[in-house]
Amino acid sequence: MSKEIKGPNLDRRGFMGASTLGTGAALVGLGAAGCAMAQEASANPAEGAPQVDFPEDPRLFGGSGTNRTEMDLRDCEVEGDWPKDLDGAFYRVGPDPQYPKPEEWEGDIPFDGEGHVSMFRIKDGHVDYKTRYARNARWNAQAEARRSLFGMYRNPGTDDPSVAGLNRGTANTQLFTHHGKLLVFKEDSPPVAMDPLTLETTDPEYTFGGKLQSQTHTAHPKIDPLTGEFISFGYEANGFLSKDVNVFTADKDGNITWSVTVEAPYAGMMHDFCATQDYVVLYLTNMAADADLIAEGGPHFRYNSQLPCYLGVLRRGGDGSDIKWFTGPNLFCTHVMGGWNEGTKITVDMDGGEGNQFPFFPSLHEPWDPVKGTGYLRRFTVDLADGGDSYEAVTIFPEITGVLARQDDRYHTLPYRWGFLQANGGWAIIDHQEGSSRVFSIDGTSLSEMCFVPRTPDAPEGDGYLIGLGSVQTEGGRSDLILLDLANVDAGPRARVKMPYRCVGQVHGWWADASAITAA
Ligand code: V55
Ligand code: FE
Repeated sequence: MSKEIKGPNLDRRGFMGASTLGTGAALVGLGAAGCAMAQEASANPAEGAPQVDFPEDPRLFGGSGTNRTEMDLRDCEVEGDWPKDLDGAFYRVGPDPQYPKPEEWEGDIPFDGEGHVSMFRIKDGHVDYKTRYARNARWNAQAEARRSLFGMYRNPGTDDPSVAGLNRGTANTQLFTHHGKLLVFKEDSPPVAMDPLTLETTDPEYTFGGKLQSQTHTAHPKIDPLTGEFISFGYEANGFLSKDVNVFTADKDGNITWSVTVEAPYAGMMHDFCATQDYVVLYLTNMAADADLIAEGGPHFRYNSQLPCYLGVLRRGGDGSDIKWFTGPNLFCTHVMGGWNEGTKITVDMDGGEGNQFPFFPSLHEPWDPVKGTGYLRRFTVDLADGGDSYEAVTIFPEITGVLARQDDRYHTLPYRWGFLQANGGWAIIDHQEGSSRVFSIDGTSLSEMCFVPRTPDAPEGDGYLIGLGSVQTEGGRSDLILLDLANVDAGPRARVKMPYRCVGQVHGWWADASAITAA
């Protein structure tokens, strides 16, 4: 049925509802068989579902860039010199709205789209592409109902009554391989586990064998490169709007080995964190969970410039009672580049702005300010031996503005030299040792966040490649997968994959060596 059928006194949904009822009524006249069919029809969860029609206004939910097509492309078209010994997978995930929202929630924010996972499997210079949605409770319920059932971002009061109590997670933010699983994250819910090669959802709510002590799980867990441990946390851990933060580690096999719950000064967005060899460092931002906004049908968080941001430090392996919260220059930081501790002195590098970096969350006290939202790399330091309760934070590499900081992940928890930042459509390469920076960019192509790929699993820090997607502006946003050899940045991309279309979007990506994905 097309839009033209719409009658003058019926909106599209009303029309569909009426026609479905009509079909049911007609079946009643068919005797016993007809009755059974009629019952089936009325038990159909998709009954009355509107036809899919995304808003054209790009400011509305799902209004632009929606893809929704799960894809398989064996042997993508490659160019250049793909290293023959590169064997692994580049994974990405981002929100890809499964259904348009009902009119009431059309103003929902982009962070609320369902998680669509994509994978470039790279081996012997060949590249295969595959994408699948994370088929969790939310995706399945909506697929069955053929419509959106979840209202606003992290606001269960806006949901269809039929999904009350269901896990609202979208699995749309980051993904990670550990103990043979591809874990896909949204920070309001437990991970979704997928098969790392087929992208089949194997566990829609992965709780580490029932041992996860938190109702939520960050999108940015870390791996201790010395032990292979998984280090992680969840905020709003003991229920919606709770101040509880659960911090835990799991061993190489996914067994939880340490789990403590601490209390934050208030409930606010804690998007990323840092692990050092001896400490866990949390960062509470003044993107505050806001009960009033939630009651009004808003999107969970409201930026409150008058609340202090806190750096929270606790000892790894302790009972959590040593947690100490520090204040300092109020910076809205979202991603950690790297960090380490030397005795009691802790250093953490994060990108962030002086103000709100997410304009689609309302601000309580002032209009959104793009200048204050601009991201710089900030170095936070605190010495637990000082006995003070404040951190220092200074801007480093002020010549670089950017977001989505990364590093050579084999150096997380440790002093590190190389860092990377998505800098205005290019990739900033930062050398902390030399104090120098440069930006790699491709004319006419806008680069997404990148991942560092070690040249070989035991190559020295920073010896390897950057991998990430480029959107070719002159070709309607068609996607290129770009491989940059860090040993020869001046030569431009060492290799690329020319995708025949615009790939599904991303928030973050993850590189997994073959050894991490074939064990599954
Ligand atoms: C972020 C992204 C999210 C989210 C909270 O990049 C923070 C930050 C894609 O969803 O829910
Ligand atoms: Fe993130």
